[in-house]
Amino acid sequence: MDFKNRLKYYQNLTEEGLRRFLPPEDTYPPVIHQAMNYSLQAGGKRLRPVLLLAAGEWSGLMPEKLLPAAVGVECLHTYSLIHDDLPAMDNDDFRRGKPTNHKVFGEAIAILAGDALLTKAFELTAKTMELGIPAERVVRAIAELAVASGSEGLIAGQVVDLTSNEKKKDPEVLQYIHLNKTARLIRYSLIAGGILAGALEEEIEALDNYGRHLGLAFQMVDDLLDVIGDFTKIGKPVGSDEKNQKLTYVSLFGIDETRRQAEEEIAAAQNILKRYGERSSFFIELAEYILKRES
Ligand code: GRG
Repeated sequence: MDFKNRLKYYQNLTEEGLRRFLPPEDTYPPVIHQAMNYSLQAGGKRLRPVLLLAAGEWSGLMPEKLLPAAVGVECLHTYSLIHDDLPAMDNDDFRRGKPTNHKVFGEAIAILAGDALLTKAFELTAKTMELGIPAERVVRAIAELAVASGSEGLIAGQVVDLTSNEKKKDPEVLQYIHLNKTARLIRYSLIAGGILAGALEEEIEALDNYGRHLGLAFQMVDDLLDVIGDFTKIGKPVGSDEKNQKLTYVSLFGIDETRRQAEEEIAAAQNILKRYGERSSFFIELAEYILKRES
């Protein structure tokens, strides 16, 4: 299968998993399941589940066996987006061109939908045991998910982001924020695929390092896309609100240097997995795809 078809295959599998593993919208009480589903179906790229499924296959396991864990990481990612958009945090009205969860369902339900998606992520990761994944691997993946999403991971990145001062223009703070807000869940997705599939420790470490570089490049490209004019993403022209006072790669280094650093991170990511030969071809092409992505 070529790269584009394989990407589509993992994405379609994720869509199928979302339909299978999330409660139908009419499940009592319907409003919470509608709110969860609203954000899950708002047009995400499914990058994290794709990485988890691909890392599992890279480690020798058929993707279907890891589907609940892949859907789980998409649930966790979606929770972080819903909570990030709340008035108490980034106060965003639009995400992916659609009204944010709290704009449609109100703040209380949006908070609860995020909470429910966060806990669903752990339930679904545990569910891989029903598909024959050994308990010790599942427990290790669950522990990795807890650390990656906790106060020394995703939440740490969010706290430093919320409390940092753009005027200080500190590259170390910027790096810290994105290693935790963005790269952390990308790294988790890759190592979870490896852990659950029984990869060697050295392979899990390689997946982790690949994810670190890929995650940073992903964020740099995200910052570039924001200034180059992905208007639909925030619903209004870039530069028209206070959010753009935030510290970003572009505000710190400018467009050309950010682009150069993103290319460097992508090359570093590719080098880590290249030594495993042909079996890494999907990850090599995925890195290139992330560099060239337009949304
Ligand atoms: C725990 C509330 C809370 C937040 C944690 C992850 C996070 C911090 C906040 C989410 C907002 C954000 C901009 C995170 C940076 C990572 C990032 C670029 C997210 C967007 O990911 P994509 O482009 O989203 O994969 P789609 O829409 O494709 O799923």
